[in-house]
Amino acid sequence: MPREPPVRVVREVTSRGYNAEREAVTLLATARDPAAAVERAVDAAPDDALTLTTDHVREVLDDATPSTSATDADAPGKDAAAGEATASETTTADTTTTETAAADTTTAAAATKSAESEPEASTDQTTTPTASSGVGDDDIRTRKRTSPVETKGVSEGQNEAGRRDGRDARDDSQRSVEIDGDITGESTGTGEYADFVATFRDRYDRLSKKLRGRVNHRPTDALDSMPGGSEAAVVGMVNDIRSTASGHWLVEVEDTNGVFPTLVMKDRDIADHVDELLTDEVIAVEGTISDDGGILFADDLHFPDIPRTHRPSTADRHVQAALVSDVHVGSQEFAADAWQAFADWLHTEEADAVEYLLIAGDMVEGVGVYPNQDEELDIVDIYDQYETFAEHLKDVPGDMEIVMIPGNHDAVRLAEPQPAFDEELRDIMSAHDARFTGNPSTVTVEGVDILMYHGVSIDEIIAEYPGDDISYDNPHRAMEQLLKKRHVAPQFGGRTRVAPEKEDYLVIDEAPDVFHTGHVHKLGVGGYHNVRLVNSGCWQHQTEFQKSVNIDPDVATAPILDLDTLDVTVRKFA
Ligand code: D5M
Ligand code: FE
Ligand code: ZN
Repeated sequence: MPREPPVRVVREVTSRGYNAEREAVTLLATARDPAAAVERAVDAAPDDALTLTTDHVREVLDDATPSTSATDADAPGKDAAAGEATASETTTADTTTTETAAADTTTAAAATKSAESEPEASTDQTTTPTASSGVGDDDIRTRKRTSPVETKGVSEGQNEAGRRDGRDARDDSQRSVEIDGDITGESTGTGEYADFVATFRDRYDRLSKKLRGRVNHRPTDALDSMPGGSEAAVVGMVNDIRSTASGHWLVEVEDTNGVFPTLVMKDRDIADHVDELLTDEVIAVEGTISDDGGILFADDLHFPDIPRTHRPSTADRHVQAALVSDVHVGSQEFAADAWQAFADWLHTEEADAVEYLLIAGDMVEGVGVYPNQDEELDIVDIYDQYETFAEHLKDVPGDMEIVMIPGNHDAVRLAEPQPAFDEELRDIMSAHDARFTGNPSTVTVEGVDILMYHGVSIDEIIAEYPGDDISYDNPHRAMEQLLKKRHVAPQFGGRTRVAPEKEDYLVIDEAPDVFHTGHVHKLGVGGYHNVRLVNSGCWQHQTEFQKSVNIDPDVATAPILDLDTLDVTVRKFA
């Protein structure tokens, strides 16, 4: 059974730089060769057009489109994933506030919190996901490493950048940073329709594996022939979500064999989960086939999720990492004084253990990122912005290990996965011998897997989620949703631009120990199934746009992660 007209794929293709009128999308999706039609429409539309209109599409549809349509093939494999047992967990958390002369500090220490309780909404409070039963390395470390351990020692005099004065010389031999899941140099996508098919297939294959061991699933075409009243389950990508006239939810799921409708009754508990659903995420639905066989009445919904049994790895010694993002150098609103205070603090004895600096994107303000952005630029040339950023980076101690991923303001392709900064930009930012990797990447620091992702999809999660449970005041709650869906940008065709690749680099294959994002300029610290969640604030004061939409940024906050406990201390420099 062929796939439905790939409306969402078409939407995504058009979203490479354009919004699209609804009718334009419909026209494209029903074209004889949607892939070619999309390519031509995007090519033909004027560069300065913001929206792909019906007229743009008609223009290209009137011409003959060469047929290069891709086909979709085989059924999902039969390999079942290991069942993910549930277990009770105890997490510890507390909040104490310490004021110091140099900076305000909020420290997480010990207390008890039930695993199911909501992480604190207040950005001044942090929770500790470390299991109180002890974190045994051997029983939880199952991950295969693809890259060899790199250990980098930095000796005195090796680096021209600033050095620490308030501290003794240190033995750097215990340091290690490994990088996994980096798109840099691996990009194969040409933007063709077939590449999107490959991306979706890979997403489906990998995420469905995580679900298939948990339900007795049937391929969609087998469900078609099951007798009414049978119990059945299906694992698929959410194709469509709509409410019926009577207020129930029709959730259409798609696997490699076809599409099947499931119905979630409004009065069931699981109806709450429908609010969390996004199109294109992979879920399992368990239920009962209707009498006429055409629909699955849902009894249960499952997400790939992080197993509750997940136990994070921790470092073998007391060492810390500063998790920051959104520096926005080049903006008139860049908080230069606060950054300087942060850099100065890193030189003090108090920051002795802070050996790593992770920056989750938006080093600079960029050029032409948002409408009217130029009116708020302090530095108009993008390379000058990176030069100035590099100067500010030199103010942090030269013996720190620095890892950077790009964000949506940076000078790399906008579509995710974003490759690391190119050679020219690396040269500019070379002072600390920093590591540059793609967005997203898993950065393993002394055994702690830190998933770094800039965070554009957080806007989308917040926008799509009804109610105030998930908002800009608690970005870590949005991060929970990404972990639950095991994908950093589940929905195609929205705000998050996604590039097609042979593999879906945005799938969260292995449960991380720490999830580090930025982008929304709000501080958020939480814990989810023992994964530490950190959304850094920013180093940019409120912009005119942010004022107009009431975004009140958390400026000059530096969450400091203890790599041996995964506790977080938030330092404020403004
Ligand atoms: O975005 C910082 C935050 O502000 C993020 O939540 C998006 C939002 N933002 C900022 N400017 C705009 C405009 N012009 N349109 C829509 N959303 C916006 P960052 O990308 O890090 O500056
Ligand atoms: Fe930003
Ligand atoms: Zn951003």
